[in-house]
Amino acid sequence: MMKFSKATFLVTALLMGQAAIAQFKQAPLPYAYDALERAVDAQTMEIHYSKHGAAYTANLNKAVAGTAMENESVEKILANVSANSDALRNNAGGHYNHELFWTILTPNKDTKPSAALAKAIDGEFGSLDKLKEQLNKAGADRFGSGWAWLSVDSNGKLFVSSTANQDNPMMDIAEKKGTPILGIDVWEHAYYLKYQNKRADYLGAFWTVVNWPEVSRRYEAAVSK
Ligand code: MN3
Repeated sequence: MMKFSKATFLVTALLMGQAAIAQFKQAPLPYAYDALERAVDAQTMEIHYSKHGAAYTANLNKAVAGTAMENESVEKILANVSANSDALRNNAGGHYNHELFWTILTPNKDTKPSAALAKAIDGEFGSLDKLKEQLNKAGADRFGSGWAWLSVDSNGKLFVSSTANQDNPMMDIAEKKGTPILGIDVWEHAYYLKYQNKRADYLGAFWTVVNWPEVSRRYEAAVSK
C-alpha cells in the first residue's frame, strides 16, 4: 500500500483544485515571438499571445464556472452562445479564435494549400489570389474590431465571411454558419504597433505567414465530418 505524507496530500489536492478551475488552457505558441517578423513584429506577438490571448482563456474559465456550460467543450459553448452571457460569448469566442489563429501562422515560407484544398478554392473563388482578395476585403470592410474567416459550411462548401468582436461562424448567432479553417484577426491589437492605421498593409503581409498545411488539415477534417 502506498503512503502519502500530509504535504503530498495537500499539494495533490491543490493541483486537483486548480485543474478543476482551469477547464480551458492556452496551448503553447508553436514558434518564437519574433518568428513571424516579416509580417508581425515580436512585440505585437508577445502582447497578443501572452496578454490578450491569455486573458480570453482565463476569463472564459471564470465565465463558465457555475453555469450550465461548465465542463462542456468550447464547440458546444459556441453553438449555444445565444442562451448564455455576453462574458461567455466574448471569451469563448476569444479563446477559440486565438487558439485557431496561432496555428494557422508559421515561420515557414511559401507554404501551399493541399491538392484537395487548392481544388476547392479554385472551384469556389476562381483562384487563390481571388480568395485572398475576398478575405482582404472582408477584413478591410469589418468596421471596428473583428475577424475575417474562410470556413466550410454543412455541405462541405467553402465560404468567406466576417464577424464582429470575438464572434465566429461556429456561433448559433452567426449570419453564415460553418467550421472556420482560417481566421484573420483584424483587431487593432493584432497589427497597430507595426502598421498603425494601415490595416490593408497588415492584410497584405499576413499572407506571407499563413500556414497552408494547417489550413488544409482543418479543411480535410471539416469536409470529412
Ligand atoms: Mn486578437
